[in-house]
Amino acid sequence: MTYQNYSLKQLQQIDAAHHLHPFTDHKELREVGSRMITRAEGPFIYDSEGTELLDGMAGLWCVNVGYGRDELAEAAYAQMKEMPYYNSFFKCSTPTPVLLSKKLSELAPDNINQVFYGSSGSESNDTALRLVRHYWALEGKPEKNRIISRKMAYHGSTVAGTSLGGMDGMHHQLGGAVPNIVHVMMPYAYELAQAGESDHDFGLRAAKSVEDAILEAGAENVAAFIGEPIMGAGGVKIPPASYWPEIQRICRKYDVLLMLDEVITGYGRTGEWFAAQTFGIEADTITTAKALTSGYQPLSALLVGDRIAATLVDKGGEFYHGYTYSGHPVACAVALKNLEIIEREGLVERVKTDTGPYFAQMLKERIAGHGLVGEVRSVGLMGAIEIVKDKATKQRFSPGGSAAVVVRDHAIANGMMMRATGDSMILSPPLIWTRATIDMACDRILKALDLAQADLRTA
Ligand code: PXG
Repeated sequence: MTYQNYSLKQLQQIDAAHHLHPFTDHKELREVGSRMITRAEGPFIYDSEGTELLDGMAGLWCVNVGYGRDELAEAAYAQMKEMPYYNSFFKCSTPTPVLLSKKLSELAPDNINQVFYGSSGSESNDTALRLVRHYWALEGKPEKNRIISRKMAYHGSTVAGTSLGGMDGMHHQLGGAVPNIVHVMMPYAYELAQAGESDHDFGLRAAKSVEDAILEAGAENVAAFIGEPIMGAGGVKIPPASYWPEIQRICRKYDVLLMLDEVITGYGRTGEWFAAQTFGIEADTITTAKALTSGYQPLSALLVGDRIAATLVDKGGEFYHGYTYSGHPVACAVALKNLEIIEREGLVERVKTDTGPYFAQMLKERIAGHGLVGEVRSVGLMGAIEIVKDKATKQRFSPGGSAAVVVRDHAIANGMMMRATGDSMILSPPLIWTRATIDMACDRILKALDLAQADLRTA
């Protein structure tokens, strides 16, 4: 490719002159220059200088089958040659979204049999929001349109995604959110449980905040509750086991729809195809994206439950919503092949019975005892390491998040690509990781923790 004619310095200069990055302080970035990732194979990524990094984030929570899959490139190539694009509007369809919809209906929980496509998680959450409000309007209850979400939730970066999400910084830059969305507490016991409160009781209390929000608005005014089964971008916040069953009970009691955002947890991450199955919950919509194609193509799929689908089809008339790229034939061809690979290699089962439990065990046995670590937590191949100044009192370094960045920088310098969110170090690796890869990751993370501890002691 022609970029090879450019030096790293030249690429960084052009990047700085013309490229605005997502979620980036541009002045800060342009002082140091971007790291150029130019190649990837299996569980590793490589930068322009040839540095090898073990990718602890699967790209950005998405490359579940790992890098360098010829089959996915070939599926895209074959579809592009045959027919690169046609729309799904105006009574037309193309074969790959048709077949993908059937496949997703088979994999999804039993009550879900219909799919609406977009190109990103944000787009599909926009679809989900419009669909649930449209549902209640079609049922003759247009006033039942409040959505309950949670603080620290991440549901994407469009206006609807930001409004649904509970990130204060994002809301401050929004200049007007989508109306009638409220945010209740997140279910994170380590930080929010009261002294002496068990995880079980905390989970029930966190769920009760949803019931309180329903009662405050009046159930006749509440359309839906939306949540990530495990909060991802908010720091891999895993709820106590009591939380989701109680949320389900509350939603049923007040006839409030349940929207799950599985953009991160979908397609094997938790050891089941969907975290809805891991937690035993039945949702009315499930937003998915990312690992649907293992990130090889941009594609999102909103899985729509029978209850909403029946009303939409029977009473809906035309739903004035959709995207040029809804059901993109190339993206759907890649998704089909990606799901085939996940099935053929038994990756979901492997996470459930082998690598997931081993990952949890290694985090506990090797990482949790470190002086900088307050707690470790994981479900399947999704985990976090909480950085604290004092293990006993859970006191944090100040300012918040500053210590995790030190750990992250040492991790990257030692061949381990991982992310820091606040005081949480996050891991969400490709599902192809083996026990040996997990051992390698733990070695590198421990080294980073030791180096960071030395820095932080002298700081
Ligand atoms: N829902 C969830 C749960 C997500 O994690 C989206 C929706 C939006 O998807 P798109 O495809 O529109 O980006 C996401 C995306 C991070 C990070 O820093 C996480 C995401 C995106 C960017 C950064 O962890 N998740």
